[in-house]
Amino acid sequence: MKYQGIIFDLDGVISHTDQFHFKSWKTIADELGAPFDEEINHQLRGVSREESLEIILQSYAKELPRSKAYYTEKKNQEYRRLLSAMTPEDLEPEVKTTLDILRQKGYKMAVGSSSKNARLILEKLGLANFFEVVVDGNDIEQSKPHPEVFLKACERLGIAPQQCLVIEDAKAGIESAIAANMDCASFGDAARHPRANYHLKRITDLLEVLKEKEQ
Ligand code: B16
Ligand code: MG
Repeated sequence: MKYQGIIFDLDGVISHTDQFHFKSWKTIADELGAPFDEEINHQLRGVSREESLEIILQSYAKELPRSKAYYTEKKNQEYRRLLSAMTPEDLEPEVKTTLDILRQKGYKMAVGSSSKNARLILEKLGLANFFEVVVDGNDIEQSKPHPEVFLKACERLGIAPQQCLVIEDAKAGIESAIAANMDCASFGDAARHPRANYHLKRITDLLEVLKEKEQ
């Protein structure tokens, strides 16, 4: 088997929390009167909360009325308010099926996320104890596209980077996997990314990719 371990991004791959990020950053941008649309939101995928604010402020020419910490904290409060309504019903059946099949096949599985809310989201989705390893925004010094998150995950899985496959929906995440010397399958927003090794239209396509590599 070429791959022993699969490292999943969380936001945009396992969960649809990307919509919640968009809504909560929109609240902040509206308060500031800063421009914010899907195009800007696209650039926030996979990067930390603080770096997300910096990206939003690139098109904001005025002086900030309050501290940056005030806006990141307020965004997080709104985001967590939206997360609180999540239940295991919000886990897409295709994602659940794919995870269950991979576990049956004996793959080691991890989550590699920039989010400091990753454990809360996994709990909400009924996946608190599913993954062998969870590395999230609390465990890393440098967010994607730095390779730290994926290198830590593979180290904790006890396998080499070349034996890992990363599943990502963000440009920053794909760059992170490449910098970690890992193969990468792109999905969702970044599905057509030219530097990904595989392109997944649906998450279940991952099973086909791996079947070929199991020979
Ligand atoms: P938080 P991922 C990332 O999660 C999100 O894609 C990104 O939009 C967010 O800014 C980042 O987590 C930090 O999230 O504010 O909850 O700590 O895609 O790496 O799973
Ligand atoms: Mg993501």
